[in-house]
Amino acid sequence: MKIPKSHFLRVMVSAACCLPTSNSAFAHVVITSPSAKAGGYAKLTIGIGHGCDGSPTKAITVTIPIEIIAAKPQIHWNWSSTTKLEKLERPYTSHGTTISERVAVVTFVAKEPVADDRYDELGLSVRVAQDAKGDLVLPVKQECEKGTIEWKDGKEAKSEYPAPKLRVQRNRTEQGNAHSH
Ligand SMILES: [Cu+2]
Repeated sequence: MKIPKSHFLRVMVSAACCLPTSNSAFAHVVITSPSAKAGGYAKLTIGIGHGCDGSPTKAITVTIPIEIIAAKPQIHWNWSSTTKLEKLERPYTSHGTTISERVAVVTFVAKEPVADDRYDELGLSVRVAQDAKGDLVLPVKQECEKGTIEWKDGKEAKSEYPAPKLRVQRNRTEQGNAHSH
């Protein structure tokens, strides 16, 4: 038995603690980070639990919902990232600068495709709008060497591939002084 016991236990504990609704949560493409506060910043982690029917993953495209007013992909040694910007309906000020665009789409491309029997995580630093609430839906397109999976919700979506979601909690301090920069 060469598997370190403590690591195995930690995985079991976090699964039991935070994702009680689905025992297949780690076998999907999901957001594994905790919820975010409205009006706050959060680090969002996208876990890639498997490839496309056994085929290695070569690209992940995340559509960022409008309630996320800023997003920065985290640097990862095995992935390069590109972003697509869009105009904000309501520009805001950050560090004295007017922000009028937001990242609407992030594409991560793997330098070495991720095998189906390996797990990986991609990070995003995000800022959530003050009036955001409920579950934010982040549809993901997973492209593999063979095949593609669309992780999305809606009528024509396949229920076995639900879109990753980020739960937003109300900011208790409300409008403002909590994190006004
Ligand atoms: Cu799955």
